[in-house]
Amino acid sequence: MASSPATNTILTAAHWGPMLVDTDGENVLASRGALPGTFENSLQSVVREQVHSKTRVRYPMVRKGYLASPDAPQGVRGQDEFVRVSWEQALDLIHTQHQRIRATYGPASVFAGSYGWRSNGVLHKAATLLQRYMSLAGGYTGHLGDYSTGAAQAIMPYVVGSNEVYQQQTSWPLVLEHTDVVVLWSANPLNTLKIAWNASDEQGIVWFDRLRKSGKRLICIDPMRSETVDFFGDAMEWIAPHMGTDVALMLGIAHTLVEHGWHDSAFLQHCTTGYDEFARYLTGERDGVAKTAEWAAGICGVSADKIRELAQLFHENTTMLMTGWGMQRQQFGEQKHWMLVTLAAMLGQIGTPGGGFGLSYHFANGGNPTRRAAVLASMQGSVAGGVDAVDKIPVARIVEALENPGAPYQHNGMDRHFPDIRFIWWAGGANFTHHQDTNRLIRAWQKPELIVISECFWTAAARHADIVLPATTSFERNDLTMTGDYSNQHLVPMKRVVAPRDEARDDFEVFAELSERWEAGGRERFTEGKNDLQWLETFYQIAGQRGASQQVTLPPFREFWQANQLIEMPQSEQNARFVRFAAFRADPQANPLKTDSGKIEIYSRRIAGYGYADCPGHPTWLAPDEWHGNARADQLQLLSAHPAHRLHSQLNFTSLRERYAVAGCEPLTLHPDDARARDIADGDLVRVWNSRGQVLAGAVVSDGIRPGVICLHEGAWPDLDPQAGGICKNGAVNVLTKDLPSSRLGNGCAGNTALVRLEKYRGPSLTLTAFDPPASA
Ligand SMILES: Nc1nc2c(c(=O)[nH]1)N[C@H]1C(S)=C(S)[C@@H](COP(=O)(O)OP(=O)(O)OC[C@H]3O[C@@H](n4cnc5c(=O)[nH]c(N)nc54)[C@H](O)[C@@H]3O)O[C@H]1N2
Ligand SMILES: Nc1nc2c(c(=O)[nH]1)N[C@H]1C(S)=C(S)[C@@H](COP(=O)(O)OP(=O)(O)OC[C@H]3O[C@@H](n4cnc5c(=O)[nH]c(N)nc54)[C@H](O)[C@@H]3O)O[C@H]1N2
Ligand SMILES: [Mo]
Repeated sequence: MASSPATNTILTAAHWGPMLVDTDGENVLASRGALPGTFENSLQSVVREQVHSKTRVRYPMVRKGYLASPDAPQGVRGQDEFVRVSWEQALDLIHTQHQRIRATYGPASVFAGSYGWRSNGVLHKAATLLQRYMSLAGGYTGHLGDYSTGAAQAIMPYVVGSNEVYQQQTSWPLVLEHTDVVVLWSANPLNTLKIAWNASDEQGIVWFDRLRKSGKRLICIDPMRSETVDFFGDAMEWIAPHMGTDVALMLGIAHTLVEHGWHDSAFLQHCTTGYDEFARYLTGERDGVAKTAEWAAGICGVSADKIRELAQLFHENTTMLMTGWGMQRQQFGEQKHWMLVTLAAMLGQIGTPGGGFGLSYHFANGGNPTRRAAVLASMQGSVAGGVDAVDKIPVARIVEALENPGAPYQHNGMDRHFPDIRFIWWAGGANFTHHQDTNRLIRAWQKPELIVISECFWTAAARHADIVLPATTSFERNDLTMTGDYSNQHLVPMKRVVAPRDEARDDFEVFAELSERWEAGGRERFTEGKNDLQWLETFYQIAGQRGASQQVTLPPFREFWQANQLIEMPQSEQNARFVRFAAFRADPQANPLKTDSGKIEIYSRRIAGYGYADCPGHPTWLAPDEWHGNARADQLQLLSAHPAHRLHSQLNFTSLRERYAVAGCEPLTLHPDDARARDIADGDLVRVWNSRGQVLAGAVVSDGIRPGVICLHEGAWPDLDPQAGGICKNGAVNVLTKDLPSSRLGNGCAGNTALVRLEKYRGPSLTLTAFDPPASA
């Protein structure tokens, strides 16, 4: 009898941090976090299910009507059967069609913008590898911006000369030392700090825990009582404005400052420009409407007394406005962070230890001090002598581009035209969950001639493709990662835990193969003659060189790779005292910001010059198309916050779903008043709908949400049932959201601007099929 194989424990890492994964050599047995002293992170517990899921794509598959006549495909994407083919057949087919389409319509007709969170790792970067291949083939259409901060990252460079959303924050030790009042404005760090773009260093919640015990005044401004408010308990005050009204709330606070002469005239004078222009709007001198606390209360639903109290509190104390991004993922999202910086400037604390604003304390553990570090290099998205993107579209305007090839549009001061996209390849993103207005997407998605999806799982995007290629998960290949997008706290090996399942291949291998088909010697050009371990050694050696300048020495690669241990980088006393904008504040002449004036721009001549009605020259309250102010009596405002037990759509198919699913669906939080008015009880199956679509969800009746607002977290897999009026049986929020730009400046997504109706579901019972692969797969 064979003895049971020995268990091996491999150190690896995901977006959700370093993990220890047990394997018997063939199967994943269990997984858990690898860093001591951190908070439990549910996402780390399901590696086994990720690798062995029945939802994995097992073989290359082609849509039947496509395979029958690839030059003039038959059938409908998303409705057709899939046919299993060999890798050879699949790659030949892609290669032939790619050649035809590129030769006929040019490089801009190939969309390789492929946005998404893929898996972490410096080598196996799905979209980057796709772009590398497309650069070898002669260029492609790429994308601008992202779904996360489309509005904020566009406006901030005009205002403070940097994007702020992806930059290191004033350090946590200084916040704990100097800050009196911490405001979490549209931020839910307890959820959002579970992950990072690299691997999480997992220190963010540890810092927030210290804050919890600090006795400081803590406030959360959010229409929903988030997990973070519960984490802080009685130590935190929860203030719930109507959705989308924060600019009015901030204006009311700003006006109160002016009423009392509490605004910091010296700071405004030295460090900002355009305040006077803005002040004429604030006081009503220009439009006859003074933006008083009472005016603001009428819009945002927070009482005038509370608004005045906040003004006094912020003025009298060192206040850090820790600001998240949910409120800028809206129509006119640019105004939110512009007005926030304006408010912070009026308070005059920007650049002090512990005062001002920070746009990334809730993301990737911003504020956890940067280490002295040997930072890994990573794979680049173009080959030597290749052609990069020949055009780029704002990432969230993809459906408009498909609908209107050649049509003019405006973006960030530029007049442009949409390309004529004929071939889409998505690798490492789940655009059927991430994009707004799913039904509109499905219609536009029928237009291209070829859609290829590289995926580990049968996502809705894969089901709506012509060709689906099975990708390895990060646990089936070798890679490396840093932790902490800002801290660089650890360098972690990501050794293959188990062999690839079924016919899954690394994206790297797939694009290397296609490169060879594209031109003789293409493989060599794509891989630069290196296999995976050789690339990792290169990235590691560059880290060693970078580390040397910081007195950090790495062991030889072989030794490191053998050891199965992470390397923790040394602390830097200097970085632990980092204050954002300190040099600028100390001497704005000598250390100007990268704005037109070198100062903080409260009024921007350049933005005013664009003449965009949806993004005027200074922060302005603009009423959205769909909000509580124009809602009918039975309409509710829809919030699509980020989920606790997923990264977007990732892991929706795992047993973590049992922790949150209600009535077999995505949970929907609603206020008892709104439930009573509709005869809905906690646990009921409900139907949510508007003119764009309908979904089923499970009711969670709670006073932890503002009346008139309901929350369905983003990321549930669409599971549209054509036999039942197209209703989504899983509760995918983007079936309901509006696909409109934040403004012509950022063209960000506006997933948090939508009205819906709600009722108890009384239709026939429907079976969830989101996680079942197509019958033939
Ligand atoms: N309504 C609404 N919509 C939103 C948001 C919102 O707040 N509200 N948030 C938006 C935001 S901020 C974002 S960032 C987007 C997120 O949107 P995405 O980043 O697209 O979401 P993910 O679910 O992370 O998708 C990653 C996909 O990559 C696949 N994958 C993982 N590893 C690999 C790999 O190695 N190779 C390949 N080929 N595939 C791989 C995974 O299986 C998964 O399907 O959603 C946006 N959509
Ligand atoms: N566990 C987990 N962590 C994640 C992610 C995930 O999917 N799961 N996604 C990651 C990604 S890609 C990103 S971009 C970040 C997203 O980080 P954020 O964009 O900050 O996250 P959200 O949950 O969309 O929004 C934060 C809070 O804003 C609130 N909010 C929404 N609209 C308004 C409003 O009009 N006014 C006010 N005051 N508050 C409002 C929401 O209720 C929510 O509690 O998170 C990252 N972290
Ligand atoms: Mo994001």
